[in-house]
Amino acid sequence: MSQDANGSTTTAAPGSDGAGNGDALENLLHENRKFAPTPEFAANAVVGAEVYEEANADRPAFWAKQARELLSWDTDFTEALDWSDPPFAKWFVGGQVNAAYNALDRHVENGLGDRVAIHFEGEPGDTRSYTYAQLTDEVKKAANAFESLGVAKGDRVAVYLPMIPEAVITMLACARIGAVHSVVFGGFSADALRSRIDDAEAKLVVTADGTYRRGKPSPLKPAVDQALSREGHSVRNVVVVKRNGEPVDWHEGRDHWWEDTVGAASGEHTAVGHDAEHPLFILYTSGTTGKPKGILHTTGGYLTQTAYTHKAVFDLHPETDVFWCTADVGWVTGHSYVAYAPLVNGATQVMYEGTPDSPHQGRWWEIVEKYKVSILYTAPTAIRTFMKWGREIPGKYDLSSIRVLGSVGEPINPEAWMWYRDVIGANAGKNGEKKDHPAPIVDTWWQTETGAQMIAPLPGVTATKPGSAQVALPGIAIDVVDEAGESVPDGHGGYLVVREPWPAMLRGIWGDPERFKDTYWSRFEGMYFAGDGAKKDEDGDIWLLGRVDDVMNISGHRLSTTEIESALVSHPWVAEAAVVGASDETTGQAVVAFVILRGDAVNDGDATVAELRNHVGKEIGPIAKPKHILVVPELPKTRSGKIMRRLLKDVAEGREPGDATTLSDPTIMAQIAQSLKK
Ligand code: 6R9
Repeated sequence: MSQDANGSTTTAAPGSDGAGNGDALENLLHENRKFAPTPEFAANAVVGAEVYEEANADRPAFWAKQARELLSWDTDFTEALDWSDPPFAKWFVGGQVNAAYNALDRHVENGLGDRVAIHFEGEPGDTRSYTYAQLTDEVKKAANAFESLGVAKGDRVAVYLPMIPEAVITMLACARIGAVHSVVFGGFSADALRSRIDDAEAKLVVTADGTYRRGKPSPLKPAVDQALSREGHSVRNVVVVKRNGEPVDWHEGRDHWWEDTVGAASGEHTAVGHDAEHPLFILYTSGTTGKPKGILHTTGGYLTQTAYTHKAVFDLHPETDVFWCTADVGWVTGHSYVAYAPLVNGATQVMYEGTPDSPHQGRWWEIVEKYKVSILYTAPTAIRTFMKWGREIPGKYDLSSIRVLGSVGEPINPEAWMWYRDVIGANAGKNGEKKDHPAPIVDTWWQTETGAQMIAPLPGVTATKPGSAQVALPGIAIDVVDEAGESVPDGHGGYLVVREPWPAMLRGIWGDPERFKDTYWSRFEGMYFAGDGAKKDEDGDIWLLGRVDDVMNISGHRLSTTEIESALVSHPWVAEAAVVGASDETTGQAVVAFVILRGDAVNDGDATVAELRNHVGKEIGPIAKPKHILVVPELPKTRSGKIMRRLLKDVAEGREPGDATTLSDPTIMAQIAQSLKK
């Protein structure tokens, strides 16, 4: 396993020294700076060190206690965990609970109706704040409106919305009636949207005319129209939020403006409890094959672990904190730590629609200053971008309100970690004052599949270490194992696994139980295989080393090499394609594609490359567009026909290709090098 100085990783098997740059990793693992919590922070922290012991004593009992403390149940559960049919877990058996009631109504009933739930900041500068009472009202109306459009418990609803409050309102309205939402990231194409609509057989689509991107209107509704232009789909109605006011095509009978349906609906709606194992949502994520997996989450366990981790890992004090998770609701982080946990915990949060550089590169810091954000949760790729823009920019703002910083999505390199701490966490005002005790950083490892955070320091307990996610959360059984599934000793690397079921675990892949077993439970007997390489350092702390499969991590977003290869070969000019994730200073990894053109295709250089990039954008979405496309005469293959991506990665990262002796034709690397010189 190799890792460059930026913390971005290769996909070579752990233990092997794939690309030959293991030195940086060795340096990383000798990182010995540690930052212990201050006594003040520890004294005021919502959880202390005793939670580990308590959870170890009886894991299901620990989670049962959290479930009862953090949620209001309509019917109490009779059993914490039913693991009689692994890998299919049932948590909080017999319990009935309503997610929307827990996120909304109960806070109003408890006298918190006037607390702000969401401060929304639109990209053009428009703002809206919703109190818990107002948000409850909106969700009740949306629930009534969706029901009047024929949506009932168990039906699927596709959500294709920008980062606006209506996204959260829609998700909670679905949860309220027991409909299953499937949020499709607004950056995905019409084709990607259609395949997700088809897979889940969604009845309703909720979308917007569009959003704003870098000061310009950016459309969404046309992609929905295009997705539904081909017959044979399950969608009966489309609800459209008016956001940017751009003209849209209209399908009478099918399309309804949000303001006419939700706006006109009654604000009376009683939430009833749903079974703890009732499906809450499906979220598609890239796997190692071309077809995205519909990851299924259910209600009781998911809510318990998202709420618990949000409280414990961010040291949440809901009466005073202002939480801001910068993730889009199209990703799991935006589900767990925007739509659900902050609201279930009764917190006040910020939601921002746009890009960090619109209209200027200080936009995020302006927002932190304006709302006095105290907990900021973002991704290493964003931190590295801010590093590139320079510390002077955040230095112009008063960020002294920040007291906890979170990181998620990919390994955070120690350099970025230290910058985050020093420039954001230590900022004590716009005149360059520094705090004596910078805000603690919590690096949180988890996945769409795990539903909630799994490995992270606790800010009032753990002495944090730059670059390491460190320790399993209480009640979570993480291990690093070798090829044979044996636990590795400290100081060694291997594969990251989860040894015991956890409340927010995925309950399956929508419509494909076999793929669920094959993908996660067949590699190691009785363990969940996460697909990540990891290492335990001498203290037993865990360092995440990136994917060990063909999944890339671009700016914290998962993309599969196979999916992009399929998109490329669907273009009439392309005969064959191989895609690798090459280390990139800002985005962690960047997509680099090698293509062989068909005999009748003309290679027009840049024009050909531009056409192919746009084609991938159209098939999957702009985030999947390769950064570089290299036209080559051949691809390196083993005698059994497997593409040797390791060698292509060497080329993409500008190294001499490694051992090529197992190639069916050992001269191919030379041919590729020759063709790239031209
Ligand atoms: C939450 C989320 C999951 C993959 C995961 C891993 C990588 C996430 C990380 C991290 C190192 C962290 N990942 N958090 N790697 N340190 N703190 O990102 O979910 O989009 O499903 O991606 O992201 O490789 O397997 P998802």
